Amino acid sequence: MDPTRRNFLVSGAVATTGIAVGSQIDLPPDAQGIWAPGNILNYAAHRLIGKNALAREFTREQISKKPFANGEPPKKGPYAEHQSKNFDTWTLEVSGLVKQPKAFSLAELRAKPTTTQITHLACEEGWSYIAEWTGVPLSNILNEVQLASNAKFVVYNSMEEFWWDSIDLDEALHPQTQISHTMNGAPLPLNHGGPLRMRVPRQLGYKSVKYIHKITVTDSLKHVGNGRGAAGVEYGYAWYNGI
Ligand SMILES: Nc1nc2c(c(=O)[nH]1)N[C@H]1C(S)=C(S)[C@@H](COP(=O)(O)O)O[C@H]1N2
Ligand SMILES: [Mo]
Repeated sequence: MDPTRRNFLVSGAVATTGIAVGSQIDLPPDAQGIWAPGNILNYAAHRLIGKNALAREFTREQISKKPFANGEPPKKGPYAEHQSKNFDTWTLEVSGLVKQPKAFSLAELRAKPTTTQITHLACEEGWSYIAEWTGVPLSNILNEVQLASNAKFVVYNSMEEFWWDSIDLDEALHPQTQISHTMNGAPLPLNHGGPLRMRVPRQLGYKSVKYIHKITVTDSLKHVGNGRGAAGVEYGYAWYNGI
């Protein structure tokens, strides 16, 4: 049997944490190498006890005065070309295991009903900030394009080619997982990922990919990119990192 598709029987491995015996979850895509036990346990624990948990939300007064932007938007290539055209032709293409694939324009996305959340973005490097994010819940988009019955993961790509990531359907359909186009009441600043970024507030900052333009629904991450679910796995980040 293909080991990356094998269900992980949690009963033995997680018994010490008191989690229900006999539950089954899938292995995370980075369940290989020396970090595998930690990656598997963290993912299993969150999926079995915290599946529907909400990320903490804050008050307006708690919004950071100077949010830290981790890097600048690309100065050349396709991103810079879109920037020079005011992002008029930017689209978010949604395809893969969906019944109605579609490319959404920015105008279309901005016209959709929004949710707003004041949440914490924490970088694995130690710094963090609180901001108000407004955008379209990813679940709304996925409902519109209609997931196929074998859909399991949602992969999302940045216009910055070296950055992409993926989440399971629990995370993708979670009410706080958002395609953000607005931050603190203004169009999402470019250094924070404008015109569009993924916001995954239940996980560390690196899952909140900036400059997103492509979403692909799949049943397996094995043949996507490096086969480990995220560019970040190459930089040493766990595929799943719930907080
Ligand atoms: N395209 C892209 N997305 C990205 C990154 C990046 O370098 N490029 N950095 C990630 C990391 S490590 C963090 S902590 C957050 C930082 O978000 P911020 O720039 O709004 O602070 O974005 C994430 N998304
Ligand atoms: Mo980060």
